[in-house]
Amino acid sequence: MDAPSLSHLPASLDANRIHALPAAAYYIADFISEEEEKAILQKVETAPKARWRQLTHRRLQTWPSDLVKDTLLDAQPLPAWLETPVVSRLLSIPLSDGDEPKTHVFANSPHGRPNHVLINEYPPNTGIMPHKDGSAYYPVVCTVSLGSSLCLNLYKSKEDGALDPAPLWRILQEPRSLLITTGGIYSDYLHGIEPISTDVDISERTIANWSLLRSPSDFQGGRNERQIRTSLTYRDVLRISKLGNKLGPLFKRT
Ligand SMILES: O=C(O)CCC(=O)C(=O)O
Repeated sequence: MDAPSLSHLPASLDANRIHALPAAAYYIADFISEEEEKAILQKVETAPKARWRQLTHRRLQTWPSDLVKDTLLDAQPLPAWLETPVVSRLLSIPLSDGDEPKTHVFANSPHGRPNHVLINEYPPNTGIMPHKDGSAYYPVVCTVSLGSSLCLNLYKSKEDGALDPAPLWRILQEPRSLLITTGGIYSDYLHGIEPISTDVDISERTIANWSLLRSPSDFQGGRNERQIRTSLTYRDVLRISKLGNKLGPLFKRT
């Protein structure tokens, strides 16, 4: 399970920067191949039932385990199918062409790589409320999308703290793509997904990453009919505690 999509990787993240957004976000349309997408989806779907947490409209898995008070209690490694190809490939892309020595997007994070993955499944008409990810993580979020396209919206709070309901930017995430958000986007803006079955008004004018899309022609009518979209969200949890080993199975998931 490797090589075919490697030729689609940019020489550096800078080459795939989303310039319409504040510093810094990156989008790589063909980050994984169709075979890799299928293999990961198969692992997600066949995970033990206890792995799934069912919310009202959405279900999710947390690997290697849930956080307790913003802490990863048991520093288990990620399973092999979440490491390869995604993490190894992600760490192989330098930030800039001229970097010497070469750095990657997690080079300055406490553990130098992501140690935590949330898997969210969104059937059509399902979304996630605008929110910030908070202080548990290093401010880099890497999202691999599987199965279907949808729009992620970025919002700003108004002066009085209330959410301004009109998104400032929309990012279209295609299946097999990688979206990386960092820095100010992580800390200053909220992100969310509207609970709709069709993303509308999609065009060069409204989509921040339009020039980086694999198939802009798929959205010529300005519409994206959603199918089930699954996302893998990779982050570095700042605090790791060995305590989890002593607490035993209470906080562990199989
Ligand atoms: O599924 C996504 O793209 C977004 C997930 C998200 O907002 C989160 O995990 O905080």
